[in-house]
Amino acid sequence: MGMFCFQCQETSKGIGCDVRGVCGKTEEVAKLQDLLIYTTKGISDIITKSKIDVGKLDEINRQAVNSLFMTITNANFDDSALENQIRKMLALRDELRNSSETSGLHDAAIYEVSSKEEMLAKASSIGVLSTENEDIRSLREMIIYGIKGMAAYTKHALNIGKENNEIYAFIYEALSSTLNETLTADDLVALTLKTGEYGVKAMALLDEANTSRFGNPEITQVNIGVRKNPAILVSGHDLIDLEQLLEQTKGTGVDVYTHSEMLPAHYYPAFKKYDNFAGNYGNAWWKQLTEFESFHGPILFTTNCIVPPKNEEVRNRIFTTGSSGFPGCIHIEPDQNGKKDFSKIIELAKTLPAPDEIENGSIVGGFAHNQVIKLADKIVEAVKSGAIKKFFVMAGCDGRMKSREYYTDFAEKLPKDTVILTAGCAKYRYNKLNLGDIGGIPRVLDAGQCNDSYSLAVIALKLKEVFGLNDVNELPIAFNIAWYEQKAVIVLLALLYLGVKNIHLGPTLPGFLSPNVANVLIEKFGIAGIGTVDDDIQLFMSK
Ligand code: FSO
Ligand code: SF4
Repeated sequence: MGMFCFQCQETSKGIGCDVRGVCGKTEEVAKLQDLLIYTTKGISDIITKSKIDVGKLDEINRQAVNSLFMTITNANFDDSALENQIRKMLALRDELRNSSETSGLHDAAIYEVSSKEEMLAKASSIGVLSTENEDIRSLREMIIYGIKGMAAYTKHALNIGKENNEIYAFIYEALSSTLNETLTADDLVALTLKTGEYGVKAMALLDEANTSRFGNPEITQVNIGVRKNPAILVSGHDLIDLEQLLEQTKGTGVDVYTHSEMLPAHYYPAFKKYDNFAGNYGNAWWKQLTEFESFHGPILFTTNCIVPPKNEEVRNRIFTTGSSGFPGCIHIEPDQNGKKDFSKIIELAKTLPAPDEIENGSIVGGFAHNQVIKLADKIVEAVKSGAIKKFFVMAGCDGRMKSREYYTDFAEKLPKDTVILTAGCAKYRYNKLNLGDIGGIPRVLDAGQCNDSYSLAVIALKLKEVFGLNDVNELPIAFNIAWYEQKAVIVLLALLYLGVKNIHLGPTLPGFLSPNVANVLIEKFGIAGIGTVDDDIQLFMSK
């Protein structure tokens, strides 16, 4: 059997990538990722069946979330890194199994391979399609994708030193449940909702980690032009990596710019003290092929989204760290204290020209929950006076597909008495449109990265309280969300858990939803796809 992957929005024909990923993932990498997930499920099987206290599993917890993160779309394309990670997980698994002596374990907890060839052969029999019933497959995969997103956020929090053992325990419980042949579709629907519940916990943990370490995001104008110094571009989502890079570039004459999802770092007070933190360069992840060429300096990926570089000159300037990886690019590992040495990147930057200017001016952001709640009186007043008729949550991801032009048109055509609440890289479809403001409140309020969608939920719950409503769905808030990869899946499941109904999801519904599972989401939660911009605006405004 070849590869099969349908975990992201760009999956081939909306059904599945079966020869090579649209993302650029090879069959070999896809299979190694499948086996890494399978091995992580095996560890989960041992932990769950042996009732092991996850508080005693530091290294396993760390490596489990790392393994899950490595398989998220566009995070890691490096076959040798994946092979090494499988070996590491197998060693941890065997040690755990031998010390617990539990019987009745699943094959995932006991299978053996020694060579890469054996890994690839094993992977052929354990992938997504090995679950024959399409509804069970759909539900199992939706849970796994939610868990991958949860693991990504848990890993970022862990990098800041914040953990919650309940989240690890749930990750193991959920992964081992996807091996359990006795669970029915109803059981798995219930587990899907529970995944959303833990998604909220993971995002709350990360929010706490980020704000306790870097302060609460505040309204900030971010420069989108360039300076004349040589520079490093940081992409991905990890703020600790960014902090270490800023510390190490201080006083070197090398500037640091953010790309894509790293933009919201500018909103945190802790990063404002760095004079060389110069601004944001470019747009969402998928524009990196051209934007990296004109940037000229080295690029550091702390997480996804990596687009395989076409040009060798650019590839030689790309570095990866954390769960990300690309073959042929230097990967920076931390030392025992978590410190990463970025001197190679800084030295390379000094030999390269400054970035070409592709835009100028600034954009505004920093509307995370603490900042928005400070503005609550003004917002409530604007709603009561009728100056603001409706809020549109348009959080999520951007992507390559032409159909995503919908989101730019939608933002442009929205009535002027509406406000967009955004988070994630989806914002790049409309954050430079100059949509104006309503009595000083910008019409696009950016809360931050995709994980800061949590902030939008906190804001909605606060508004519900301020307006004295019983149900969050009574608020004048509509949800028109764009998704791409598995972090968006956990954000969606978290919103469903919080009781948000009638979410519109686009530009296409997930390929991993079987018709029956899609129907459950439609009937239970009012989930819908998108239509034309005009029809959708009419529909949303009439509710
Ligand atoms: Fe975007 Fe990529 Fe942040 Fe994702 S850069 S698409 S949902 O990784 O995580 O929003
Ligand atoms: Fe295809 Fe998306 Fe999987 Fe890549 S991650 S192989 S594009 S479904």
